[in-house]
Amino acid sequence: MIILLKKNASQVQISNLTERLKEFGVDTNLSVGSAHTIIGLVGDTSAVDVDMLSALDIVESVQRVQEPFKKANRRFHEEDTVIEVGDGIRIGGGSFQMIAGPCSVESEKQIVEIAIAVKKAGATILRGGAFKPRTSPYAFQGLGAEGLKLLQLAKKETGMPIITELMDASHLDLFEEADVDIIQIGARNMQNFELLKRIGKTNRPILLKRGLANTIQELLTSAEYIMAGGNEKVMLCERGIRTFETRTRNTLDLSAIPVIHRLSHLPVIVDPSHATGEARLVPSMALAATAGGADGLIIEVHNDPTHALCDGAQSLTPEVFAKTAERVRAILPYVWRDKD
Ligand SMILES: [Mn+2]
Repeated sequence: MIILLKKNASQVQISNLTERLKEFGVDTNLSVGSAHTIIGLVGDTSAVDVDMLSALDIVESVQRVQEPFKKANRRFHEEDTVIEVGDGIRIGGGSFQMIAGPCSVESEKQIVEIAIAVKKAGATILRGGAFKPRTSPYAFQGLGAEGLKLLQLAKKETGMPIITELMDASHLDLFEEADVDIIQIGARNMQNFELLKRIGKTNRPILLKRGLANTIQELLTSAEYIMAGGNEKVMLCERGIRTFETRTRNTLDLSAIPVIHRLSHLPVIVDPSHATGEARLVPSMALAATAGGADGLIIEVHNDPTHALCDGAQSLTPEVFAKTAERVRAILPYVWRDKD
């Protein structure tokens, strides 16, 4: 971090500031020039408050040269993080996993049938919403605790680990009871910092979805919240961001994959279903994300999309999912997954 001081800064003010900066645990380097005086900060500057420094009388400007996250940063952790779930299913570090299932768990028959179908097609992890964050309070809100039980049942039937969304920390006991393998934090809760801190205290893997109006850096600092609490099993999910385009539900930011891989060691999962909002667009975007170096995909699949209680328009039938999965597997050996 570089702090440019105003011309009239006195010796006393400069040494006071230097002392204060040392409290953040960083080393300082003062360079006095004829035109400018600069303080360079060396070390981990994640805890340094840029806004506070910028507001000081003697400070002209502050420039970060290092990202404000540490545990999620590849600079401090060169190797890819690999997260293991279920019976040796590895996420990250060159492995590729397909997560599939319905938007919402609707009934025992529905979730078990879909689980069997997606497993047959090559999916290794089952998704299904029990507690649903819906834009309208009148839309189907999910089966809640009952949905978790049905997911558990589908897991027992198929052996697939399960992932489902946590919206409220008070549901964590239910998630423990249902032995949820991966806790999903949805786009709308990406910056629910109290929730992030709470799941930082669990030891279950987390899939953190990017908020619809959040930058990559904000996604990574949200991951940092979870990791700072002690839970380093975090995977990041690109699920489309809101742009001026209205033809698709969101705009899938494919370039986020290599950018995150460069900045962070955490696995990147892409959700082409919520990104596009339209089943016809999902297979091509699934392939594009695979080609772009994603560590896995999360795809909505329903055995009767027209009658789905949630997100039917973007859900693939098991048949189309099977074809998509086959093509994904076909291109995987050729994917260039350079982390630079
Ligand atoms: Mn959905």
